[in-house]
Amino acid sequence: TDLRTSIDGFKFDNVFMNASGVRCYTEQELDELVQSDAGTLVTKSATQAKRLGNPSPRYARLELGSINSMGLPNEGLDYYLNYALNFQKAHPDQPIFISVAGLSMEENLAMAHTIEDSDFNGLVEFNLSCPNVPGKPQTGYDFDRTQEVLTNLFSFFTKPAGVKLPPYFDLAQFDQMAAILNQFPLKFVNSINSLGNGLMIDPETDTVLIKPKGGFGGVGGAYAKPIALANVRAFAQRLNPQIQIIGTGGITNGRDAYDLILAGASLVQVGTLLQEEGPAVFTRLKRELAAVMQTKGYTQISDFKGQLKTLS
Ligand code: RRO
Repeated sequence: TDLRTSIDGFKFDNVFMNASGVRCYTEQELDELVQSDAGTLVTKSATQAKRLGNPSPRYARLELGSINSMGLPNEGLDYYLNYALNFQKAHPDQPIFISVAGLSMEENLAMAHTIEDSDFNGLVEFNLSCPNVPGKPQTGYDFDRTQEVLTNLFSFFTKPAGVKLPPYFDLAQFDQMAAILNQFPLKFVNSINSLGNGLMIDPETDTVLIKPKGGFGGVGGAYAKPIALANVRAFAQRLNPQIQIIGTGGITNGRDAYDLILAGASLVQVGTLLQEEGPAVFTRLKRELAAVMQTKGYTQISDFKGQLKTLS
Protein backbone atom coordinates (compact mmCIF):
# COMPACT_ATOMS: atom_id res chain seq x y z
CA THR A 1 0.00 0.00 0.00
CA ASP A 2 1.35 3.38 -1.08
CA LEU A 3 1.12 6.01 1.71
CA ARG A 4 3.14 8.62 -0.15
CA THR A 5 1.92 12.21 -0.34
CA SER A 6 3.14 15.61 -1.46
CA ILE A 7 2.71 19.33 -0.88
CA ASP A 8 3.73 21.77 -3.61
CA GLY A 9 6.13 19.29 -5.19
CA PHE A 10 7.68 18.31 -1.83
CA LYS A 11 7.41 14.54 -1.61
CA PHE A 12 6.94 12.57 1.58
CA ASP A 13 7.31 8.82 2.10
CA ASN A 14 4.05 8.68 4.08
CA VAL A 15 1.36 11.01 5.45
CA PHE A 16 2.39 10.95 9.12
CA MET A 17 4.45 13.49 11.05
CA ASN A 18 4.64 15.00 14.53
CA ALA A 19 2.57 18.01 15.52
CA SER A 20 4.86 20.91 16.39
CA GLY A 21 5.69 21.00 20.08
CA VAL A 22 5.64 17.25 20.54
CA ARG A 23 9.03 15.51 20.81
CA CYS A 24 10.75 18.07 18.61
CA TYR A 25 12.40 20.37 21.18
CA THR A 26 15.99 19.10 21.14
CA GLU A 27 18.33 17.71 18.49
CA GLN A 28 18.03 14.33 20.17
CA GLU A 29 14.23 14.35 19.95
CA LEU A 30 14.37 15.52 16.34
CA ASP A 31 16.86 12.75 15.51
CA GLU A 32 14.46 10.22 17.02
CA LEU A 33 11.71 11.48 14.72
CA VAL A 34 14.11 11.21 11.78
CA GLN A 35 14.85 7.59 12.75
CA SER A 36 11.15 6.78 13.15
CA ASP A 37 8.61 5.78 10.50
CA ALA A 38 7.26 9.34 10.26
CA GLY A 39 7.07 10.70 6.70
CA THR A 40 8.54 14.04 7.77
CA LEU A 41 8.80 16.24 10.86
CA VAL A 42 8.36 19.78 12.15
CA THR A 43 10.51 21.54 14.73
CA LYS A 44 9.15 23.09 17.95
CA SER A 45 7.63 26.52 17.31
CA ALA A 46 10.49 28.96 17.61
CA THR A 47 10.85 32.47 18.91
CA GLN A 48 13.92 34.55 18.05
CA ALA A 49 15.50 33.99 21.44
CA LYS A 50 15.47 30.81 23.53
CA ARG A 51 12.55 30.63 25.99
CA LEU A 52 12.08 28.51 29.10
CA GLY A 53 8.28 28.65 28.88
CA ASN A 54 5.71 28.43 31.68
CA PRO A 55 6.22 26.85 35.13
CA SER A 56 5.60 23.10 35.59
CA PRO A 57 3.47 21.09 35.80
CA ARG A 58 2.47 22.33 32.36
CA TYR A 59 1.29 19.12 30.63
CA ALA A 60 -1.17 16.56 31.93
CA ARG A 61 -2.57 13.38 30.46
CA LEU A 62 -6.36 13.21 30.46
CA GLU A 63 -8.72 10.27 30.03
CA LEU A 64 -9.23 11.10 26.34
CA GLY A 65 -6.24 13.29 25.54
CA SER A 66 -4.11 15.97 27.14
CA ILE A 67 -4.02 19.52 28.43
CA ASN A 68 -0.94 21.73 28.09
CA SER A 69 0.26 25.20 28.83
CA MET A 70 3.89 24.88 27.84
CA GLY A 71 4.19 28.59 27.05
CA LEU A 72 6.38 28.25 23.96
CA PRO A 73 9.56 26.85 25.52
CA ASN A 74 12.09 26.53 22.69
CA GLU A 75 15.78 26.79 21.89
CA GLY A 76 15.41 29.80 19.61
CA LEU A 77 15.11 30.01 15.82
CA ASP A 78 18.84 29.70 15.09
CA TYR A 79 18.96 26.31 16.82
CA TYR A 80 16.16 24.83 14.69
CA LEU A 81 17.32 26.54 11.50
CA ASN A 82 20.80 25.14 12.07
CA TYR A 83 19.33 21.67 12.64
CA ALA A 84 17.33 21.93 9.42
CA LEU A 85 20.30 23.17 7.39
CA ASN A 86 22.44 20.26 8.59
CA PHE A 87 19.59 17.83 7.99
CA GLN A 88 18.95 18.96 4.44
CA LYS A 89 22.62 18.53 3.58
CA ALA A 90 22.55 14.92 4.76
CA HIS A 91 19.05 14.17 3.39
CA PRO A 92 18.48 16.36 0.31
CA ASP A 93 15.44 14.28 -0.72
CA GLN A 94 13.62 14.47 2.65
CA PRO A 95 12.00 17.89 3.11
CA ILE A 96 11.16 18.97 6.67
CA PHE A 97 9.23 21.81 8.27
CA ILE A 98 10.33 24.62 10.57
CA SER A 99 7.69 26.16 12.85
CA VAL A 100 7.83 29.83 13.78
CA ALA A 101 5.75 31.56 16.47
CA GLY A 102 6.77 35.12 17.12
CA LEU A 103 5.17 36.95 20.05
CA SER A 104 4.72 40.07 17.93
CA MET A 105 4.36 41.00 14.28
CA GLU A 106 7.91 42.38 14.33
CA GLU A 107 9.32 39.16 15.74
CA ASN A 108 7.51 37.06 13.14
CA LEU A 109 8.78 39.26 10.31
CA ALA A 110 12.33 39.28 11.68
CA MET A 111 12.36 35.48 11.84
CA ALA A 112 10.87 35.26 8.36
CA HIS A 113 13.70 37.47 7.07
CA THR A 114 16.27 35.22 8.75
CA ILE A 115 14.76 32.16 7.07
CA GLU A 116 14.36 33.95 3.73
CA ASP A 117 18.05 34.91 3.80
CA SER A 118 19.16 31.39 4.76
CA ASP A 119 19.74 28.34 2.56
CA PHE A 120 16.75 26.55 4.13
CA ASN A 121 14.90 24.75 1.34
CA GLY A 122 12.07 23.03 3.25
CA LEU A 123 8.68 24.35 4.34
CA VAL A 124 7.86 26.95 7.00
CA GLU A 125 4.84 26.70 9.29
CA PHE A 126 3.82 30.05 10.76
CA ASN A 127 2.04 29.25 14.02
CA LEU A 128 -0.79 31.78 14.39
CA SER A 129 -2.48 29.84 17.16
CA CYS A 130 -0.42 29.37 20.31
CA PRO A 131 -2.99 29.53 23.13
CA ASN A 132 -0.61 29.55 26.08
CA VAL A 133 1.42 32.72 26.36
CA PRO A 134 -0.20 34.93 29.02
CA GLY A 135 -1.24 38.29 27.56
CA LYS A 136 -0.80 37.17 23.93
CA PRO A 137 -4.11 36.43 22.17
CA GLN A 138 -4.16 33.86 19.38
CA THR A 139 -3.56 35.70 16.11
CA GLY A 140 -5.82 33.31 14.22
CA TYR A 141 -8.87 34.51 16.14
CA ASP A 142 -8.23 38.12 15.06
CA PHE A 143 -9.08 38.24 11.36
CA ASP A 144 -7.81 41.76 10.71
CA ARG A 145 -4.56 40.95 12.46
CA THR A 146 -4.14 37.76 10.45
CA GLN A 147 -4.68 39.71 7.22
CA GLU A 148 -2.06 42.23 8.34
CA VAL A 149 0.53 39.62 9.33
CA LEU A 150 0.16 37.75 6.04
CA THR A 151 0.25 40.96 3.99
CA ASN A 152 3.52 42.01 5.62
CA LEU A 153 4.97 38.52 5.47
CA PHE A 154 4.29 37.92 1.79
CA SER A 155 5.57 41.37 0.84
CA PHE A 156 9.04 39.74 0.91
CA PHE A 157 8.81 36.06 1.86
CA THR A 158 9.21 33.70 -1.11
CA LYS A 159 9.89 30.30 0.49
CA PRO A 160 7.15 27.64 0.68
CA ALA A 161 5.01 28.48 3.70
CA GLY A 162 1.78 27.73 5.48
CA VAL A 163 -0.12 28.67 8.63
CA LYS A 164 -1.11 26.70 11.72
CA LEU A 165 -4.61 27.75 12.74
CA PRO A 166 -6.70 27.49 15.87
CA PRO A 167 -10.00 25.61 15.75
CA TYR A 168 -12.99 27.56 14.46
CA PHE A 169 -16.56 26.78 15.43
CA ASP A 170 -18.80 28.89 13.21
CA LEU A 171 -19.23 28.56 9.46
CA ALA A 172 -18.92 32.34 9.12
CA GLN A 173 -15.43 32.06 10.64
CA PHE A 174 -14.44 29.51 7.98
CA ASP A 175 -15.80 31.82 5.27
CA GLN A 176 -13.91 34.84 6.59
CA MET A 177 -10.62 33.06 7.28
CA ALA A 178 -10.63 31.24 3.92
CA ALA A 179 -11.26 34.53 2.11
CA ILE A 180 -8.15 35.95 3.81
CA LEU A 181 -5.96 32.89 3.24
CA ASN A 182 -6.94 32.68 -0.44
CA GLN A 183 -5.32 36.09 -1.06
CA PHE A 184 -1.84 34.73 -0.32
CA PRO A 185 0.58 32.26 -1.97
CA LEU A 186 0.27 29.78 0.91
CA LYS A 187 1.27 26.20 0.16
CA PHE A 188 -0.64 24.73 3.09
CA VAL A 189 -2.98 25.37 5.98
CA ASN A 190 -2.64 23.27 9.13
CA SER A 191 -5.81 22.73 11.17
CA ILE A 192 -6.02 22.49 14.13
CA ASN A 193 -3.91 23.62 17.05
CA SER A 194 -5.12 22.51 20.49
CA LEU A 195 -8.58 23.49 21.73
CA GLY A 196 -7.49 26.63 23.55
CA ASN A 197 -8.02 27.31 27.22
CA GLY A 198 -9.79 24.21 28.39
CA LEU A 199 -9.86 23.25 32.07
CA MET A 200 -9.81 19.91 33.90
CA ILE A 201 -10.07 19.15 37.60
CA ASP A 202 -8.53 16.38 39.74
CA PRO A 203 -11.54 14.94 41.66
CA GLU A 204 -9.34 13.74 44.56
CA THR A 205 -7.98 17.18 45.33
CA ASP A 206 -10.50 19.56 43.69
CA THR A 207 -7.47 21.13 42.02
CA VAL A 208 -6.60 22.07 38.46
CA LEU A 209 -4.08 19.82 36.69
CA ILE A 210 -1.53 22.31 35.40
CA LYS A 211 0.09 25.31 37.05
CA PRO A 212 0.15 28.12 34.44
CA LYS A 213 -2.84 30.43 33.96
CA GLY A 214 -4.77 28.98 36.89
CA GLY A 215 -5.10 25.64 35.10
CA PHE A 216 -6.33 26.77 31.68
CA GLY A 217 -4.59 25.06 28.77
CA GLY A 218 -4.82 23.72 25.24
CA VAL A 219 -6.70 20.43 24.97
CA GLY A 220 -5.64 17.75 22.49
CA GLY A 221 -6.22 14.09 21.77
CA ALA A 222 -9.55 12.34 21.17
CA TYR A 223 -11.46 15.39 22.48
CA ALA A 224 -10.29 17.26 19.38
CA LYS A 225 -11.26 14.75 16.69
CA PRO A 226 -14.68 16.09 15.55
CA ILE A 227 -13.39 19.66 15.66
CA ALA A 228 -10.29 18.76 13.64
CA LEU A 229 -12.38 16.90 11.06
CA ALA A 230 -14.75 19.85 10.72
CA ASN A 231 -11.93 22.36 10.32
CA VAL A 232 -10.11 20.26 7.71
CA ARG A 233 -13.34 19.66 5.79
CA ALA A 234 -14.49 23.28 5.98
CA PHE A 235 -11.16 24.61 4.68
CA ALA A 236 -10.99 21.92 1.97
CA GLN A 237 -14.33 23.22 0.73
CA ARG A 238 -13.20 26.86 0.74
CA LEU A 239 -9.47 27.15 -0.02
CA ASN A 240 -7.91 27.53 -3.45
CA PRO A 241 -7.02 24.03 -4.66
CA GLN A 242 -3.29 24.82 -4.70
CA ILE A 243 -3.38 25.26 -0.90
CA GLN A 244 -2.97 21.78 0.63
CA ILE A 245 -4.32 20.90 4.05
CA ILE A 246 -2.45 19.36 6.95
CA GLY A 247 -4.86 17.66 9.35
CA THR A 248 -3.99 17.71 13.04
CA GLY A 249 -6.03 16.63 16.04
CA GLY A 250 -7.66 13.56 17.48
CA ILE A 251 -5.46 10.83 16.03
CA THR A 252 -5.44 7.68 18.14
CA ASN A 253 -5.32 5.08 15.35
CA GLY A 254 -5.05 4.60 11.60
CA ARG A 255 -8.78 5.03 11.06
CA ASP A 256 -8.60 8.52 12.59
CA ALA A 257 -5.92 9.40 10.03
CA TYR A 258 -8.04 7.90 7.25
CA ASP A 259 -10.92 10.14 8.35
CA LEU A 260 -8.79 13.32 8.27
CA ILE A 261 -7.64 12.39 4.76
CA LEU A 262 -11.24 11.71 3.70
CA ALA A 263 -12.02 15.23 4.94
CA GLY A 264 -9.22 16.60 2.75
CA ALA A 265 -5.87 16.33 4.54
CA SER A 266 -2.66 15.64 2.58
CA LEU A 267 -0.51 15.16 5.69
CA VAL A 268 -1.57 14.13 9.17
CA GLN A 269 0.09 15.41 12.34
CA VAL A 270 0.15 13.50 15.62
CA GLY A 271 0.37 15.36 18.94
CA THR A 272 -0.94 13.86 22.17
CA LEU A 273 -0.63 10.25 20.93
CA LEU A 274 3.01 10.82 19.97
CA GLN A 275 3.71 12.42 23.35
CA GLU A 276 2.22 9.39 25.13
CA GLU A 277 3.49 6.54 22.93
CA GLY A 278 6.72 7.86 21.48
CA PRO A 279 7.99 7.78 17.88
CA ALA A 280 7.29 4.04 17.49
CA VAL A 281 3.64 5.08 17.14
CA PHE A 282 4.30 5.95 13.49
CA THR A 283 4.98 2.28 12.68
CA ARG A 284 1.60 1.31 14.11
CA LEU A 285 -0.26 4.19 12.43
CA LYS A 286 1.19 3.32 9.02
CA ARG A 287 0.16 -0.31 9.43
CA GLU A 288 -3.35 0.61 10.61
CA LEU A 289 -3.93 3.16 7.84
CA ALA A 290 -2.72 0.68 5.20
CA ALA A 291 -5.09 -1.96 6.65
CA VAL A 292 -8.10 0.38 6.39
CA MET A 293 -7.15 1.24 2.80
CA GLN A 294 -6.83 -2.45 1.89
CA THR A 295 -10.28 -3.16 3.32
CA LYS A 296 -11.67 -0.39 1.11
CA GLY A 297 -9.74 -1.53 -1.97
CA TYR A 298 -7.58 1.61 -2.09
CA THR A 299 -3.89 1.50 -3.04
CA GLN A 300 -2.90 5.16 -2.71
CA ILE A 301 -3.86 8.28 -0.74
CA SER A 302 -5.34 10.05 -3.76
CA ASP A 303 -7.90 7.22 -4.08
CA PHE A 304 -9.85 8.65 -1.13
CA LYS A 305 -8.41 12.06 -0.17
CA GLY A 306 -11.28 14.54 0.11
CA GLN A 307 -13.82 11.89 -0.93
CA LEU A 308 -16.01 12.26 2.17
CA LYS A 309 -19.62 11.47 1.36
CA THR A 310 -22.64 13.38 2.63
CA LEU A 311 -26.26 12.34 2.90
CA SER A 312 -28.45 13.35 -0.04
O1 RRO B 1 4.09 25.95 23.66
C1 RRO B 1 2.86 25.87 23.85
O2 RRO B 1 2.33 26.10 24.94
C2 RRO B 1 1.94 25.52 22.76
C3 RRO B 1 1.97 26.10 21.52
BR1 RRO B 1 3.31 27.28 20.99
C4 RRO B 1 0.97 25.78 20.57
O3 RRO B 1 0.93 26.27 19.43
N1 RRO B 1 0.00 24.91 20.94
C5 RRO B 1 -0.03 24.33 22.16
O4 RRO B 1 -0.94 23.54 22.45
N2 RRO B 1 0.95 24.64 23.08
